[in-house]
Amino acid sequence: MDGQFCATTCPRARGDVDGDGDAAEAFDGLQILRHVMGIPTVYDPIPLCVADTNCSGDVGLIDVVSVLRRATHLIPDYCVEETPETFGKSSFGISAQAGVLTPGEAFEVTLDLTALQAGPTYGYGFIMTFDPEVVSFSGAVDRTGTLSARWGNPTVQVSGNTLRLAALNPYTPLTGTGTLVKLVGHAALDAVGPTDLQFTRF
Ligand SMILES: [Ca+2]
Ligand SMILES: [Ca+2]
Repeated sequence: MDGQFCATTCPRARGDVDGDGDAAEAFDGLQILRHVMGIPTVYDPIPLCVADTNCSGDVGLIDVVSVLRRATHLIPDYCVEETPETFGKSSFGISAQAGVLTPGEAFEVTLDLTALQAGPTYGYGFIMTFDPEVVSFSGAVDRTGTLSARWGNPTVQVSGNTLRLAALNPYTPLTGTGTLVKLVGHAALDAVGPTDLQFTRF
């Protein structure tokens, strides 16, 4: 190795988003979580070589999980083989217990995990879009009796017609399938018709 082929350099060590020399801090992971949620950070743009802590080539919730797991000494380094490459490939089913609502009436959107990925699942996230003239979401969730009942509340960001949700637990992977979480929504006071709920994974 003579070093002559070193074509690219990363401005900071992998995982060290704030560049303070410590690459195993929950704070760094939370900056990646903000990035995934579309929330600006003072460290933007966060380089891929810093944020991609599982060496998958993109940035997702598993990268947040990697930093949190390293910060709590559950893994010794980044890009270890325990990190599932297939993170986020689980299958979801979604049902809205709604039907015809009276103005202002509350309803729940139930997210069911229908198939687990091959590796451990330490988190999940999605983007849901809706018609804000028909329904509203405050970001409130109901975890009672769900698979994530023992996790903390998810991070939810509602802006305009978009709701982003990320749920993480670096200690306890999900086991089994069933209801993940229920989103609490309300019909608009002057609701005018049906709305589609569109889901995108991230
Ligand atoms: Ca740091
Ligand atoms: Ca990654």
